[in-house]
Amino acid sequence: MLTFYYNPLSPNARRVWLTLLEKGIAFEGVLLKLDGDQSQPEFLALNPFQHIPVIVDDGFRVVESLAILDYLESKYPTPAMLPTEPQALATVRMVQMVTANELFPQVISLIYESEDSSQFAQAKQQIDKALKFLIELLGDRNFFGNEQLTLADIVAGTVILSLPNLGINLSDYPKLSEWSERLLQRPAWQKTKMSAEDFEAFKRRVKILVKLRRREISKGK
Ligand SMILES: N[C@@H](CCC(=O)N[C@@H](CS)C(=O)NCC(=O)O)C(=O)O
Repeated sequence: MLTFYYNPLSPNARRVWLTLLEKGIAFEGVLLKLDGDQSQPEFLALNPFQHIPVIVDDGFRVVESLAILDYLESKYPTPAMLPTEPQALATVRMVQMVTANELFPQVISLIYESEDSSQFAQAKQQIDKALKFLIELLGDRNFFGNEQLTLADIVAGTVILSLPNLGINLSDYPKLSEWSERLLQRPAWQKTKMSAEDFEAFKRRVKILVKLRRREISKGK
């Protein structure tokens, strides 16, 4: 049985959670509260970087959410969630990387920085730029790179569906709004949907973790 170390509020863990559900893979969940339990020796032995998600499958440990998604796709290929046609595959990878490297860090800034700061305004602009780029990549397809759900939808969806909780209205981006409705119709997405209270709890946890990491960096840890 596959073991999945996660927290339901963690966007990186949610990528894996949704993929497990979409593929119908049986798993045992181990919940981390991220209140210090991620730096306990037992967990550090699994991931020295003290991050969820982690999976252990048939005794094989995988860290890093995108590596986990590739592992799951390869080991559990049905339903296929990664197109093979070169342009479609590149589109999926672009969506994953742009979400992880451009969009998500700006979402964290929006949560962490105060609303009247220049960093906050800058984060909003960068989010707008990323969303417009993603709309271009979606084109006229139902999902990123395909007419069926792909790993790109999983990665982008976990971030984009949370934007209305941060005051970013998806109706300003009609194509993404229609796409997000398609995602929300799916049982796996309904099952894992975050409530407004869940999102507030996530914001509180982000603020604590960002403060902690910045303190560690300034101490040169
Ligand atoms: N690049 C990693 C990032 C994982 C990550 O940052 N996880 C966060 C939760 S979303 C975490 O475990 N934070 C705990 C900490 O920083 O102590 C991945 O994609 O899996």
